[in-house]
Amino acid sequence: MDLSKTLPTMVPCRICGGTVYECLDFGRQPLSNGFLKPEDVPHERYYRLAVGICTACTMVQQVHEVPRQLMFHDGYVYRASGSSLMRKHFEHYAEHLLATDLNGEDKFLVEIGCNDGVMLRAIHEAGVRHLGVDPSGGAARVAEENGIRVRIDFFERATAADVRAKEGPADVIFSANTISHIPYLDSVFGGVDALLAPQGVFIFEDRYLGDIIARTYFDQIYDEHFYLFSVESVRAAAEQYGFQLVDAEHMPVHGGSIRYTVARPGVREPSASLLALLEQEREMQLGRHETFAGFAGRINGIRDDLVRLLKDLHGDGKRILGYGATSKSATVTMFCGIDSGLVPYICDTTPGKQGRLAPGSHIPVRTPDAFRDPYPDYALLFAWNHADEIMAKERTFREAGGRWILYVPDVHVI
Ligand code: JHZ
Ligand code: SAH
Ligand code: ZN
Repeated sequence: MDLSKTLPTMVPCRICGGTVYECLDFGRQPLSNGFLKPEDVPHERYYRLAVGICTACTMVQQVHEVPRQLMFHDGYVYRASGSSLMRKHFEHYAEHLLATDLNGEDKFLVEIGCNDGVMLRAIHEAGVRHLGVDPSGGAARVAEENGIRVRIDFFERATAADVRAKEGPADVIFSANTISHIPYLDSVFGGVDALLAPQGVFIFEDRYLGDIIARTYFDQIYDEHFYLFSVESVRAAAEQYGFQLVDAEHMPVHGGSIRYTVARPGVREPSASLLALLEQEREMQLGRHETFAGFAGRINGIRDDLVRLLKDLHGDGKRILGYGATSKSATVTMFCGIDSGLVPYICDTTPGKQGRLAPGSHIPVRTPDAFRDPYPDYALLFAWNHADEIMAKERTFREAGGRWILYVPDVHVI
């Protein structure tokens, strides 16, 4: 399979109706959070994972849409609170909001995609009125058990209008790692329009295309990430839907993310950081189709290097385990053809993944205890965005002579 195409597929842009030219094709992929029981394997669903770029508004987007109810449902396994780094990240930001936009009488915050309440917990504990909206019932019920208010639903125009009618306007609508997952952004912004107070702000953070390309984080491309946002494409989308992008802040989480602040036109002045990021993107030529040709070449190089390394180690009789059954790992294992012959199992702390088979590769997922039983010679770190936390936790693996294999920004062993 070759990632660069000479005759790209064209589809209309989900945001502006312009022409989206396909630029990366990862071929057949499973649902990235579709962890399987052995009896489910014959019924596993696959789709073609391909992304393109709009020549008019520069939004990078998937060429095919996976129906939302197949991805986000009662049995959705991802739990946002599984990382202490992310718990601290959201706690810190909740404190910031409580001191700024949520400081005052009867403030109201709505979170789109609250999952298990990793961010709303601090808001709830501060006694501030809030509502999480998330269709994944299993995760949302964890939040509810902690006293957080949740509506188990997809956020869209109708949901937002109903929340507005029942609870009044929101001062802040917040979202993390969710807006990029929603193809129907017209309906999301329509909902924000219905629900947001006149002076309110819509704040969302998501993985940054600039970092994905600069550091070849190709595994951030999978079914759930329908859009790969850049500051320019978010600026254009906000404008298209009658809003204004007023701030963009670059952050290190998940390999590089941006927190966007959107308001009604004229409510806030555009920040210096926003203008600087827009300028930087122009220099990087992020919006150009040609930029993706170089990206595709580097992805193919990583695949070749990783497969060679794993096969050589395996040939030398070394034992290799996976660490972190991430969504990202579905793209890596499928694209590189890594199966349980090379990596007999993956260790992961998420209860809903343990005892199941990873989607596509069908590599079994086991508990972190199985990592020490006995230690492997090498560990392939799929959860590279949690490297510091995991390597600190597994210090004795390294001390016992074990080595970590990383594949981004290039294949290396540490
Ligand atoms: P992690 C998911 O992506 C899906 P994933 C989604 N599309 C998204 O955008 C982000 O989350 C927010 C495990 N782990 O965070 C837990 C350990 O085993 O990289 C997780 O299964 N030990 C919504 O799945 C996985 O690794 C540990 O010490 O790529 C990490 O998943 C730690 C810290 C994690 O997200
Ligand atoms: N905010 C957390 C969780 C991200 S996981 C974090 O940053 O770690 C993404 C969440 O978005 C999932 O729980 C999923 O159920 C939810 N989601 C997907 N589509 C949604 C929609 N249309 N409205 C609200 N939530 C949605
Ligand atoms: Zn467009």
